[in-house]
Amino acid sequence: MYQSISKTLLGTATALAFVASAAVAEDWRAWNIHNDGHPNTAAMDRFAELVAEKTGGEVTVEVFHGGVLGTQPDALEQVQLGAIDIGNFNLGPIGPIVKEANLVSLPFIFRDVDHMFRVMDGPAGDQVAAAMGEAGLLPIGWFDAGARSFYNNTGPINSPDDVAGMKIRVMNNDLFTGMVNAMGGNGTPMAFSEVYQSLSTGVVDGAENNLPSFQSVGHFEVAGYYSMSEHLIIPECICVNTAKFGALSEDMQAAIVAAAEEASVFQRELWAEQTAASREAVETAGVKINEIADKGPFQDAMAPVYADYLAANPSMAELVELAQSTE
Ligand code: GTR
Repeated sequence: MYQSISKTLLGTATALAFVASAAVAEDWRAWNIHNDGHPNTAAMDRFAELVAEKTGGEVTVEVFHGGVLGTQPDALEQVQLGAIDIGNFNLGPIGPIVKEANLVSLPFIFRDVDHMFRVMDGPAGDQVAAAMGEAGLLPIGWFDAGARSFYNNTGPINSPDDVAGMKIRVMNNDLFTGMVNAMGGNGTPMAFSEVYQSLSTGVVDGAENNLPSFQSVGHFEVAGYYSMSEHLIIPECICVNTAKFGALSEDMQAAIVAAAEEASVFQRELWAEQTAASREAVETAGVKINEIADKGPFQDAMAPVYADYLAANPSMAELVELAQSTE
């Protein structure tokens, strides 16, 4: 199932490197937004171990968990600049930086998680990855982030009309604000670390995320209704500063890519287990989870979001079609 990062992509990284390769020890700092207990934290720790092992200690990675190195948009900028070397990022907040990355942030673009991975492992994914690499954020592994659904404190959401009038926290990307607004709600971008308090004080009425993140940061304690809208299926990456990666010898690059691929396989296994476990845990804690019988009205409500997006980004039409027509 898991395909390796294409040779073309590694070629791009090497071509973009400004420094000739040399066998100097590299100590990398890695950003991770999650805390202990989240699959991505375990996967990033495993990645660091694998890098040390496979590079014979020539490259080491120190992972800073819990977003202590900054918010996601700030950390992305830092990786582009090389102030942070590497991290586990959601592609949602990468869209405002890399136009092609927004492909995956279009609501309902993918039929399910498997479809998303087929697209990412194919030519559309290669284009997204190449554009990210050119922007300084080279993806060397893809993580599963499941599907994001709405949660709130008022009642179950079954149709876009139930979202109308609600202030919903979204990640930093105009597509997500537009998505909530198209349902008559008020999409409110906010840092992940502020969501718990905003939910508990009523600054927002709801938010949206996958089940493992909903559980791991305690949002389920302050939002008792989780509705399976599954409107966004956004992959995550291990993304490294392109120039730093390109400056390594080919052997070191191959070792790091192998570490990222192994860590990604591990993450995807953990993800599947954790999604089931989180569902059970939040239900036991009293959260009401509802399936949505007909997602058609949510998809229909996205027509203006797609129309506005393609009008503003006509060059993305081909990539959108390529993704949609991928079997
Ligand atoms: C999580 C994701 C994080 C962050 C967060 C958010 O699911 O893993 O990278 O994007 O959602 O909602 O900000």
